[in-house]
Amino acid sequence: MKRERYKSLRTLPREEPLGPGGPLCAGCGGLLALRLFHKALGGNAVFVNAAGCCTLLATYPFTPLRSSWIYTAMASAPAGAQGVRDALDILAEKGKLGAGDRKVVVLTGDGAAQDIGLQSTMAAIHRGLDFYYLCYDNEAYGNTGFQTSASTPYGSRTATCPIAPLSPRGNPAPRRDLFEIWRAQKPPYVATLSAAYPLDLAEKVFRASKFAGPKLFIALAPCPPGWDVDSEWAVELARLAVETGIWPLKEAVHGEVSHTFVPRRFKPVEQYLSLQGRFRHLFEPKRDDAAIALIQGAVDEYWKAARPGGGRAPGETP
Ligand SMILES: Cc1ncc(C[n+]2csc(CCOP(=O)(O)OP(=O)(O)O)c2C)c(N)n1
Ligand code: SF4
Repeated sequence: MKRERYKSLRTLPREEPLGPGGPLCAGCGGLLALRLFHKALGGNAVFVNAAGCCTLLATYPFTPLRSSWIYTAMASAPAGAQGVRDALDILAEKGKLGAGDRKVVVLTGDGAAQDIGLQSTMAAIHRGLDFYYLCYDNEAYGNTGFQTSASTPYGSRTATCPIAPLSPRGNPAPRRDLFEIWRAQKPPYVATLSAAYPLDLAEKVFRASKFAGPKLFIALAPCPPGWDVDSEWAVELARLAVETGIWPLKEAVHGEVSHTFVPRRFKPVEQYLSLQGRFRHLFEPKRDDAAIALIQGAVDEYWKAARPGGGRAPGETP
């Protein structure tokens, strides 16, 4: 991706849209993604948040967030966003709102995005609602104790897939592909993000801002308690997910996919997996070579299929 606006870290906005003192866990990858996303988006946004960890950012009357916030039931954030969009548009028509931006952002975890809120999301895309949708993807239902979601990767230990004789490899199913689910409806903009690549992240928000209509961002969100890692590992894991090819950085403009960063040489997936307690059973007490090969095989298949076309730029600096 040729960057138009964000070429170095100095070009990122200095304003901090999130004040200190929030009650989320130290090292929360979702919070970092939200902070960077909001920096790039600018002020005057209304966040419509489905129940999840980020709900803790608005424990009335306190919030560390500088923008507006409305909390909805888990299934209905996109429906809430429609109401906010309509209200803002009516106020603007009546001349009661200034000329400033009036951005509406749905903020959800993967449980709401992939499972409980998928129907209302599909309906909003179908209506062509003009909104941003930020899914911080910690690959489980984090807020209620890290249960399996449709976004949980194969082999992850979760609260509902503990390591037990009947589930020796944790979650037995591959994760569902939210990027492709959205892309099938050809909204103007769909992208994946990693907080370890802030320039790539910010440039995508800038590119998306040129389009009216539904705009999706899925940010991999390392979750220290759920992933069973120390807080300081969150950014490193967000980076390793990209470097191993497990988390491709890409975008789709009107359905056409391009990869925005492709590592020159992919690291083996076990460098990413072995650092996390949720995958520890694949390495201890006995190494599960078959499971690791399966995960590596799926990544290799993905990149083999992605190679022809797709605007690849091997080794491009993110
Ligand atoms: C319909 C419904 N089912 C269950 C819940 C209970 N609940 C509240 S937050 C939450 C977890 C949400 O997971 P996710 O969307 O992935 O966000 P995260 O907690 O990871 O931030 C659940 C299951 C709910 N609020 N509504
Ligand atoms: S449980 Fe995970 S997603 Fe939730 S606040 Fe803590 S680190 Fe963030």
